[in-house]
Amino acid sequence: MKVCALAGGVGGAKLSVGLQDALAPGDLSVVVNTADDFDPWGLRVCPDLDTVMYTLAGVANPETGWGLVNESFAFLGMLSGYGENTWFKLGDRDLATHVLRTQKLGAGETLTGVTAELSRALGVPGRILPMCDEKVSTLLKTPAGLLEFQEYFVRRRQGDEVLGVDLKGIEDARPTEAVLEAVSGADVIVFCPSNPVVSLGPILSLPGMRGALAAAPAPKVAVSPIVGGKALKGPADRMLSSLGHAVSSTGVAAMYEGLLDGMVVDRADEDEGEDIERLGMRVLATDAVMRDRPDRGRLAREVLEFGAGLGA
Ligand code: FO1
Repeated sequence: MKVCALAGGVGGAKLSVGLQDALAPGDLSVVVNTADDFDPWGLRVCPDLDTVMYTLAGVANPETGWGLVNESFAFLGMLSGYGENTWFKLGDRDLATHVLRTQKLGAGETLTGVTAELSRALGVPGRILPMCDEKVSTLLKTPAGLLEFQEYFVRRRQGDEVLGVDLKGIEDARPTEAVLEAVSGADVIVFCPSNPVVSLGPILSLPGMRGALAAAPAPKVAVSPIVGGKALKGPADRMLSSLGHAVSSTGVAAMYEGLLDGMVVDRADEDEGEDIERLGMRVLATDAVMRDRPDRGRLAREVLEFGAGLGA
């Protein structure tokens, strides 16, 4: 069964590895947000791509979900000695990824091509697909002014109220051919439990992406990143609230209205089922919190079974 997943960072990576475990090798394509990419010290850093790649390769830091396991920070220590502000924790081994990617992009390769090479070298059986090859940057409107995504997320620890989101460069970006093929050729399309504003939002905002999803024959299923009115991880709940969305699985379903055939919610939100079904999709209530690797595989199999049933 060919599956196309749409993912941001840690939450997306968790379900993606469950899907990888549940599928035949090579049957998973993960379309990843690249709008939180940035260039500290001239290096192209793609946090969501790397989080998905390291997780699918089995080398992610299990504590943080991002970065590599068994990491050291000598490079950062040296930079700090030069008086640099080192709030973004680039590890020594992680650095190799950014150096190689920056060099290859500079030599004219596409981000899609570089990502394929890196993930193949790390032994990832499926395809990790940047949402686009153009540069798109998430800028957040806050009471403190316009903040770049990593400035907001890491440096200021998501403490600012988000009043609006600007996706710089999105008008000139397009889903890649590889993304369009993964979407049109899928048997099931899965929206991972990622932040609907800043993780899946940029993917869905690419010109042509919503049309490609609508035209795809596969059933489309989302897993809610909100459980009991709280985000599983990160600032999604506060962001939904400050941007005027309901902080609930129903609120997330409404943001994806018209795109989905099904929504998977946690049992804690089972009572929202009727409201969500009124938005034109079926609901599966299950244990949607992924605590460990077996949980990820179990949820992935339930999502796929639910999705495949919606296509019948
Ligand atoms: N997240 C943090 O909270 N602090 C960090 O210092 C940090 C460093 C980092 C380095 C490489 C990488 O690929 C990811 C990193 N992240 C860090 C995670 C990342 O910035 C965010 O989780 C995503 O951008 C949100 O999806």
